This record gives sequence, structure tokens and C-alpha cells, in this order.
Amino acid sequence: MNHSVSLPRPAARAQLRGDETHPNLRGEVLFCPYGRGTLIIARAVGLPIPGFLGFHIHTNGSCAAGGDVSFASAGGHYDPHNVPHPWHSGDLPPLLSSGQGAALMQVYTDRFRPEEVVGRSVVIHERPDDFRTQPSGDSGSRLACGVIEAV
Ligand SMILES: [Cu+2]
Repeated sequence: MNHSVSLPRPAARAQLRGDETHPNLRGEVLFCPYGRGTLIIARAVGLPIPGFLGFHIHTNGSCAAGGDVSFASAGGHYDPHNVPHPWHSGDLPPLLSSGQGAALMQVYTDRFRPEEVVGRSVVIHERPDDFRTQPSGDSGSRLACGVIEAV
């Protein structure tokens, strides 16, 4: 019997980049098939604000910069079942940014499989998610975005 606890290989990945005012913000999010859902491993550096920062899967696979709202093209939270926040499939725990602007998180969700979020996006926000306010937890503007691609 195999008792190993080695992690599965990623099936999807997003490379995050900051908006025009946060050019040093970079990150990577891996999506590994795990059980009935997905093991998510997220890393970021260059975060401008220490503390909790909202972190979600958004519907559209577009991280176009420019316009009045950074990364507006990513759309709203990934919500295939049309339910309120924080029951969106794309709702996730916030990242915890250190004073040095780095964050690392590993979290399991059974709200989607990796292949279901390929062609969508990951967004880091400027504020924590309050898990109450509709439709996006009052998490403020979008600091970074990355399109999710199959690997
Ligand atoms: Cu979001």
C-alpha cells in the first residue's frame, strides 16, 4: 500500500502581474487535481500592503490593464451556480502579505476542478474579503491578475 503524501502535479497555472502602479508585484498560482477538487498553491512577492488581501478566481481569462478600473476585464467572481458571496465557486481565503510583501498559501477547495478554471483568472485585491458584502466582499481594487492556463 502506498502511504506517500506527495503532492499531485499541477494541471493549470496562472502567472500574476501587478497593475501599472505595482510593476514589482509578481506571483504564481498552481492548480493541482486533488480528491474531488483542487489543491491551490499561491505565491506572490512585491505586495504593497501588509495584511490580508482578497484573493479570488474571476470569470474571464483577461487581465487587460488600463481603463479606470485595473483588470476590470477579468469580470466578477467565478460563480457558475449563481449563488451569493462567499459561496461563489471562485471565493477563496485571503492571502496574508508579510511586511516584506511576500505571501504563500496552500488551500484545498472542492468547488471546482482545475480544468474548470482554465481560461479564467486569479485576482489579488487591496483589502481583505469581509465574506459578507455583495458581490465581492468589499475587497477593493485589483492589484494583480493572471490568466489561468493548462499546463
Ligand atoms: Cu476578486
